[in-house]
Amino acid sequence: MTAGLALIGAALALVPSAQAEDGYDLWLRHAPLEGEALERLRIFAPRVEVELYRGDETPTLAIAARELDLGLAKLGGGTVASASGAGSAIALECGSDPAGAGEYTVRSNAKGIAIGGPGQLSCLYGAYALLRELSQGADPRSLDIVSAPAMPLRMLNHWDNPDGHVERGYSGRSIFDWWHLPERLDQRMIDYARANASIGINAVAVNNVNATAYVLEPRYIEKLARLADAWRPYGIRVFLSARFSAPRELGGLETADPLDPAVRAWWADKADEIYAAIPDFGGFLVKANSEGQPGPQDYGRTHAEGANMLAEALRERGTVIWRAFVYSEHDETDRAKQAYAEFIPLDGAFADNVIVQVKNGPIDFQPREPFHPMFGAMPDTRLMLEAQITKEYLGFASHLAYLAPMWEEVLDADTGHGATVAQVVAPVGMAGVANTGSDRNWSGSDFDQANWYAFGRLAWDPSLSSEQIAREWAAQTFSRDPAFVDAVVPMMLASRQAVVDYMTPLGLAHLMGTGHHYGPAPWVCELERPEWNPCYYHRADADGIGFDRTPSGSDALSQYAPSVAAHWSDPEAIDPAYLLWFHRVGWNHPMRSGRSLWAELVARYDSGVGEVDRMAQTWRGLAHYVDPQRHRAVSANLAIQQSEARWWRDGSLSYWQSVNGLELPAGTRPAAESLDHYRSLSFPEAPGN
Ligand code: GCV
Repeated sequence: MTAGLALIGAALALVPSAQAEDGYDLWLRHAPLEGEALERLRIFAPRVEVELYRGDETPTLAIAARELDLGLAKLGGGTVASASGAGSAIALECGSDPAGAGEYTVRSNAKGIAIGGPGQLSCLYGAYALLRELSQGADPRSLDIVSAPAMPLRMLNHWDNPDGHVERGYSGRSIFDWWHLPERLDQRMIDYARANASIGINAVAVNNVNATAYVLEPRYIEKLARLADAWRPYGIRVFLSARFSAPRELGGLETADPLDPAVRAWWADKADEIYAAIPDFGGFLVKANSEGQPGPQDYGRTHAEGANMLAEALRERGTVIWRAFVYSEHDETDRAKQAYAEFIPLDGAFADNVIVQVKNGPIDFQPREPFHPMFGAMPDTRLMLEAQITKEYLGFASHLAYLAPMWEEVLDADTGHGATVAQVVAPVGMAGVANTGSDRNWSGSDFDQANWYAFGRLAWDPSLSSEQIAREWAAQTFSRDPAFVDAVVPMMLASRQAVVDYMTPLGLAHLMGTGHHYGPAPWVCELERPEWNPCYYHRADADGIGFDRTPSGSDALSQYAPSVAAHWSDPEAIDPAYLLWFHRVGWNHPMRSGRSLWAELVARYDSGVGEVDRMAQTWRGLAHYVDPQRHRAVSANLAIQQSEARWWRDGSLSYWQSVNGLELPAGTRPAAESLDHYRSLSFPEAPGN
């Protein structure tokens, strides 16, 4: 059924005046086309009289039409009005099926282009897809796109506190202005929804998983309702991170025991109250019994009992997203094993409207981790993937690290249980810890926008390659000139490995500074909780380095399917990228490269530093393609990254030498400063802590 039809053309009056290139427009710049591409666009004659929605005009269709109007006007650079008047147009031909997941077609035909699909969101997503194609210079006369989301839930998790501080945020303060809501809705909230919708993101948890109870108070529900109303036409549902102990803190109950009838009643009433204000409220995201957060185990109950109690309160109206990121200082076993040990026995015990959200790796968003062993190992539980877009462990916003290759690595991983990670989570979804903030460019750096973009694109279609995503992002964000794209994309693709190499090469992990996680600190060994110490993870001494996770050590390997464990069990045969994650080896361990482990480690650090130097050089050569303001901003960050890559290399190598007593291989640059110097550095003001 076609609920509405809109015919629109590029309207001259909508051509915006030239905007400062400060990054605010993200990938939605729609920079004017030139030459042949512009000529081709002129087939869309200026049908200024917009034939609006015969029948049911909906806010979503109106947004799709407006986006097309504005986007075409910008792409036309104000010149489209000179077209012949032949009247080619874009038709929005979408149905009103509420079950439509946003699947769309974008097809050229004799009259112009038709965007279609079963539901209203099809037209919105189709409109953004069309603009994405045109922005890259595609020929509007030969489009034939058919697309559907691979995953139902494509979600951002904000670690934003209501007071404006963003945990692990490196781009300013929170974008959510709780203080002025509900009366004042910042334009940023609309621009944020546009950006998300343009890449298919359809759910947002607005507050930190280390949650305050008071976001469940009526005054906050009112604020959230205003956001939900604003985002609904963009296809975005709101979720709240809920504090498990809220019945005590807000409700005055003596317990938050999930089996206590008064507690259950409190949550049921709370859910009803929220649904009265927000009929399509998504549900609760919960961090429980993890890093000091309250949870069902405080009352001797399991994660499943806790989650199911909330699920019962939400009923079929919503979903509980229960995080599997748990570990305890009272648990002597390898931290990498603890989530699996706690959750696997609960497979099949979670209610139908519970999702268990699992981080990509078993520790915590490190530059490289093997995939989490829970993927594929809980066939009777709905699992979703949690990735981190904000770069807590990858150099914050000043280091250029394009994360799509990391997510592609985990999504493509074969779990050994008959499915890849992407196949395991596809029926459910993916969540990304957001990197947005009040900085004008949203993400703290221009290139960190690529990670927000890539997350959405991969959640929509995990089969997209990192390269394809980088190409489309770079063309839309900076310049569609092939010479630019061909230079910048390889630099992006190499950037994550560069960070791995200069921070945590060969499977090392969690060597960052205490608390803020900024800079190298492999020497830290004295913190109260063992697993907060970098030395817990690297285990370096005079004999060797690495965490033995084979049967002779923690045996974390046994949590993986045998076919997967077999790839990693032999230190001679393992992919060197995971060597020190799974094995403890001597400094002279022979590597496939022919070098000793020590020489290989040094070579990896140098390779990371060298790659960053190449990135800076590449970027210098691209000044011609990028506006001066953003070119300068990226250059400044690359200069920071060059110096911090050296700091990581020099600080780490100095420490390893203090442990192993080895000389650097001949011809290697010595560290710039003494180990004491590196150890003495402190950064109490580091952001995001
Ligand atoms: C929100 C890591 C981070 C914490 C974060 C936690 C989590 O430990 O350092 O800031 O807390 O992960 O994912 O819950």
